[in-house]
Amino acid sequence: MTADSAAVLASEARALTAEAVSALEVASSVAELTAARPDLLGRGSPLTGLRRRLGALAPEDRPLAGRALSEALATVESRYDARLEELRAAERRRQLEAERLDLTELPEPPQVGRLHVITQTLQRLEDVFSAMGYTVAEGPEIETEWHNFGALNFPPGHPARDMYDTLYVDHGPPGSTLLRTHTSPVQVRVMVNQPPPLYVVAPGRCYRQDTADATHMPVFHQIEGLVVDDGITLGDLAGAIETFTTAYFGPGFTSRLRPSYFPFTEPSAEFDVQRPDGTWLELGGCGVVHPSVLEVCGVDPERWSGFAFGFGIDRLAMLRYGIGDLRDLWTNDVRFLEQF
Ligand code: FA5
Repeated sequence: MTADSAAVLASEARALTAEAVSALEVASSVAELTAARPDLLGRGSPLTGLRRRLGALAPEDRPLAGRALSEALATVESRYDARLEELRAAERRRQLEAERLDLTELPEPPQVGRLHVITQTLQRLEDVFSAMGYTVAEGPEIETEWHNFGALNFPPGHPARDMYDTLYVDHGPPGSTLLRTHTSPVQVRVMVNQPPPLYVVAPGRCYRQDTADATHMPVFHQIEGLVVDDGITLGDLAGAIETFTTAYFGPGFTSRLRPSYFPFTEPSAEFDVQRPDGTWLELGGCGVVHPSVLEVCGVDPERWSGFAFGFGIDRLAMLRYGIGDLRDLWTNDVRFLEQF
């Protein structure tokens, strides 16, 4: 039998190296490559198996064949390491790509709410009147009959009480407690508590058993105004209303006063504003504070005089923003409300 020669072993080692190298190149992932390592370089691999045949060579051939085998193993080993590094780098790149954050496409900003158009109107009214020198007062929505009617010159059974379809509260003697029908009771509270001169506005919610329609709601808002000072006349009232109309509505709107009746003012007037389309809307009542109201509230009518007004805030908002129907303000439809 022919013994192996160094040349045969070396040529087999070259062939096995070439096979191992192409197997490494085919591996397409780190896992696949490392799984192939025992077959390529392990103790049982064909290349390592050649070592066992070295002993059968003629002693003078062994060093040459041994070197050829070592070089073959070193080649496969270094190609293995290079391929491993290559595959690791590719996997890192893929991972980075997958985790990349695209900062040029930020998500939609979250929807933020806004103040209701009535709240905006209320704040704007407070701004306009603050600029005219008024301070802001508040009163309770659940009122006594005396503050809402009695002190304002509506004695019990007075026909003017029928102007307001009042909601009574089941508290105390029947008819003694109610949901305020207007903001005028705040006039009483201010005069009882503070000495003149007074320049005050009082915005707030009012309640009447009115049927809801385009210009009426059972719950609505008014802003009351009260001025008590030396020698105040109807002329001062007209001037204040004119200043307010211009400051609040701007150009394109005009106003008028019509004679009217309220038990707590004399003379009394109704305040209307004309829209740019020419139609008129009643905004509120006003007048010179009745001397008996001053007296009941502890203000000397010989020494002081005053005027008062009460406007519907919901109707002010209708006019200013061109809202056709008050009921839309209560529907909570975001598409409607976000216009303002
Ligand atoms: C009063 O309430 C008097 N207190 C106003 C006043 C104050 C007169 C000071 C003199 C001196 P009247 O009932 O007219 O008046 O109501 C005033 C305004 O409130 C109305 O012009 C309207 O703009 C608004 N208003 C009244 N009822 C409703 C309702 N149901 N829905 C919406 N707005 C209303």
